[in-house]
Amino acid sequence: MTTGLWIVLDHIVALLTTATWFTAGVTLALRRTRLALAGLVAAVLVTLVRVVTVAILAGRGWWFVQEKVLLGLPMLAVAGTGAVLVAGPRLLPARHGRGDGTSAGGVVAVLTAAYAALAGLVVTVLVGYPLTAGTALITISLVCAGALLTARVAVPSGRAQPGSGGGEHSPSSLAGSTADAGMAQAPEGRHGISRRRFIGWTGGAAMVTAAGAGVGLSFLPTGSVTTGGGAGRSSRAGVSVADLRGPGEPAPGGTVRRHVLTATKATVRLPSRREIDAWTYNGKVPGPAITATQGDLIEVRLRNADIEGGVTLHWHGYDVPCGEDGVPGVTQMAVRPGEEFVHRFRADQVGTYWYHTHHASHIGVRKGLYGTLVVHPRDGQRAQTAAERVDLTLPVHTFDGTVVIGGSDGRTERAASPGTPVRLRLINTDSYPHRIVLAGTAFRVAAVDGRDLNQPGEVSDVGLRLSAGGRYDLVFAMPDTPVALVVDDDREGALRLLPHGGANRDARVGDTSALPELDLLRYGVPAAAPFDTRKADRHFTMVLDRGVAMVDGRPAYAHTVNGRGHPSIPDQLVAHGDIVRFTVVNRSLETHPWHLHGHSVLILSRDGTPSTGSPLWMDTFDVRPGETWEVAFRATNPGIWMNHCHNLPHAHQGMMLRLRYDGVTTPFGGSPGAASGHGH
Ligand SMILES: [Cu+2]
Repeated sequence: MTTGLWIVLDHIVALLTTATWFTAGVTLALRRTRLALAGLVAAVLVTLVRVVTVAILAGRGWWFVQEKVLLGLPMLAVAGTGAVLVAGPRLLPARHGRGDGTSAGGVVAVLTAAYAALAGLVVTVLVGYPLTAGTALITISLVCAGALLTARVAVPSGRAQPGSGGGEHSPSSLAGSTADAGMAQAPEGRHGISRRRFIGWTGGAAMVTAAGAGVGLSFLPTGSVTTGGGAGRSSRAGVSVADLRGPGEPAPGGTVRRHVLTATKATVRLPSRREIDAWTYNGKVPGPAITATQGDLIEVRLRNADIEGGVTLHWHGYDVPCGEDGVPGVTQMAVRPGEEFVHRFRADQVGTYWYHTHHASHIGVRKGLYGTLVVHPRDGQRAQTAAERVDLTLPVHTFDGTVVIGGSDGRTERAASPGTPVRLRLINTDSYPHRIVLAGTAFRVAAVDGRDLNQPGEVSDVGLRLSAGGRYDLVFAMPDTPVALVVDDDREGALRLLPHGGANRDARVGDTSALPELDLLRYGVPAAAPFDTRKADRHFTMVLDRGVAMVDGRPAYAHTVNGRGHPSIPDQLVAHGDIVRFTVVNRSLETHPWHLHGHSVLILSRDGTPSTGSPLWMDTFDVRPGETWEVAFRATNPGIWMNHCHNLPHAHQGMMLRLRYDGVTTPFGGSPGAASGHGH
């Protein structure tokens, strides 16, 4: 069973634990002794099951259980044991009709266990990883406060409960279950009342103090930088990202590819003929396709006509100099209406990439501010003319719930002569993964995220999972029968390649939903890595979760990294030349496509299982619920780089931080949120 499923199961068991303890407490209060006894037994059993689920999760990684092991379970163990010891001895004889089985003390003790179970669950859901002393203090205080308040309600003003009768329902037994076991022997009457009041007041005061201390601890400032085990900031003179710009000339033999991209609102007609209000580059969605040959200089003049909040151009997966990276507030200011920004960079990397706005990108990209970037190799591999091959760049984008493959031009059928080499360049421009099936032919995954794989084998009848922001280049020779590119198992909406003069144009595509998923960590042939992957000069762990955290200065139910939201997540400091390792752990129930700007990372392992296929270099890798990924890269592109979830709403809700090279500074505010509202 996957760790993700164990996380879900553990949540369910935690919920059941809470429910059974509350059931036991409430039935006890209602004097339904048989039910209460059954409830108590069930609560204990479910709690033991919880111990098992937590133990199994602990085996998957400390990150998954830290708050449960350090706080949730110990709290529940103490309260639950107390509840059994206080309520059990009266409930057992009541089963045979001896006594009514209930005591105020028992009710308070069992309900306190219920509060402890609930508190543990709430800490997991609202706080997650890592547990802090502040959170622990606040939580324990709240559970104790709940116990005290329950005691007040259960036995008002120190009198025995009406109708309870007998010494076993005296205030003393109640007190015995709360703060001070010695109270069980407290004499009744005025002295007992005042002493209990005294304990109530002092207990209350202690709790308020502890809770206050907890809140105070939560607001302690934390470091703004983590070093991953490497050296801290040096005092050497800084270079500004504003000076980390691309060259002005192409490589020898290259040309300059000039484009003007004007960001503007436009009405765009989808293939379904539906019209949508889009945000576009040059009135089209996707924006102009930018292509180049290796060594060319790409020069793009971005203008903003009427996107009020501002726009930028970020070159996704392309390791441009940092000043060209298009992150508002970090590498430049957002481009406001009437303004412009000129990007220049050398097309040194071959492959399939894309560009998009990085300003309020969770809105802008969804509405259409994106386009494709394809760089062809300069060498002789392009001997075939365009007429002799089919090379399709196919961004997959969802507009108002409709998935569009390859842009809005509406062509869902293309022709190809049998035998023609075909390359399909798939780009996921959405915030969620897509499932890709190529039906009707065997094929190879030639490249992932623009980087060629080593000896990719031929596959067929497999599903490919394409992460948000990710790219696959699929290659095959056109057969003499139709080929269908099916996205998310929607056979109706498939893109079809039809053989010139071929028969059976309408060949049916079978059900694709049951096809197994190709595991890229076991695809292709291994090759040497360009650096020693066993070594790391710096190692950063990012635990992804949900929780209450500050995001852009406001409290939110955020998507967090190590319990914090942007921009309060410490910067990761690296030095030029470092081998850097990331451990990315997903504790949450959602997939997080992790994306580092300015570098591609080499995938080392997933859930502790090393990658055994081709070296797999990615700029965006899907970390699914419960997964742990180890990746590494060499820090050779100085700058301040965003390191974030490419589910763009997640990034907007906090899941974003910076990787900062020692000595690099920014004059633009230092945070995408700081420059101009929500900058990401
Ligand atoms: Cu995410």
